Amino acid sequence: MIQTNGTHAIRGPAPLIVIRFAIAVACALCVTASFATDADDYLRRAAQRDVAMFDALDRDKDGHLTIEEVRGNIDLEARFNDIDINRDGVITREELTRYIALRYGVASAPTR
Ligand SMILES: [Ca+2]
Ligand SMILES: [Ca+2]
Repeated sequence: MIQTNGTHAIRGPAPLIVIRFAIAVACALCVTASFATDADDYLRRAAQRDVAMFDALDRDKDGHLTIEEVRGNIDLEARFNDIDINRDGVITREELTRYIALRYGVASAPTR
């Protein structure tokens, strides 16, 4: 509220509504930052889960996944063709890394 003493404006305390608005904005920023952190954590965990699944299913440890190695794993089998970017019937670690970057927007965790 602005009052005058005849010649100069005297600035009084901020109106309550301005204070409430500032508090609401501050709370919204905190909540947004929290959601962003949660989303980042979720995506990072999803990427780590895919890498761990790749390593577990690569039974002959040749660094590639064939459809036979993936068969029975409902999650990866359903996404096999998406991850097998060049569609040669084999998922390489490079294809998995690229898929993770495209799908989750994060770099895959180094393994081995
Ligand atoms: Ca293999
Ligand atoms: Ca491939």
